[in-house]
Amino acid sequence: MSISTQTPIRLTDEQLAAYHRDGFLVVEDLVSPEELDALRNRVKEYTHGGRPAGSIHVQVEPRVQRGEMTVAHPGDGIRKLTGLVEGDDLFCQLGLNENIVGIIEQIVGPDIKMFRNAMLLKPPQVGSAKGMHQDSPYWPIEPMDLCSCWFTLDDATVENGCMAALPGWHKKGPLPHVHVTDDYVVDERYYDSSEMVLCPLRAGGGLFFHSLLPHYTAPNRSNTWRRAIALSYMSSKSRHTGEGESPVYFHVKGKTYPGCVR
Ligand SMILES: O=C(O)CCC(=O)C(=O)O
Repeated sequence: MSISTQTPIRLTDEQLAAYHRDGFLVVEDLVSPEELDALRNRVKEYTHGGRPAGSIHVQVEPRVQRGEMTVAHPGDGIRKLTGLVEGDDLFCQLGLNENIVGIIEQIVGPDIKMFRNAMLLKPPQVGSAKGMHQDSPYWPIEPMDLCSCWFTLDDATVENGCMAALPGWHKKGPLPHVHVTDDYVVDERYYDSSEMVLCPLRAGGGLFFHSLLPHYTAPNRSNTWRRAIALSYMSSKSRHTGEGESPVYFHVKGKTYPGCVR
């Protein structure tokens, strides 16, 4: 893989202000075309090439799992891969990518841990919707001020399930969520879908978004893949609010603090 000699990407003051105002921001060309190709090939090795997943957790599309839908290849029925950053060298490099981490540092500060990473795959005609939700209400981390880089391996379009979000709604705090089939979603009475904006994104770019931003992705009704990995970062000064001691989170950079996430 080529080592980039280009100046690292950083947010301008205007972009940073837009992130804080809207709760999200698109940044394009985070990796080189060669790096992007290598990442795509690697994912395909896991989904269609028989590469052992090792510690990477594989989740199958619920309708395929229940036998309500059949797919030509088992890889066409995979919905989620969790733990690629910890379990795969190329994705580890992505999680530590200078452009991504530099921007995250501008948002969460210099001491950074990764809370989670999950690739969401929407195979052509198979990928289902991810209902409108906020991330933080389900995460045992305070303050609710994490930032995810939703990095796309394929062009994310309106037809194949790009991200959609409610600008500025991260400032409203946690909203009530309800359980629906295969999903948890914000109770429809608590948001105005007419405020939703679609965020198409070219492959290799990232949508940086706040963990309280309500966001949604549509089903994939196209003939193209939509694969994107959510890399979710937090300040190392965050506190674990779940049961027991804090798990040891993937260390990205900087210091750790007593009494905070490990
Ligand atoms: O990639 C998707 O379709 C949804 C991602 C998402 O909602 C998330 O990472 O919180």
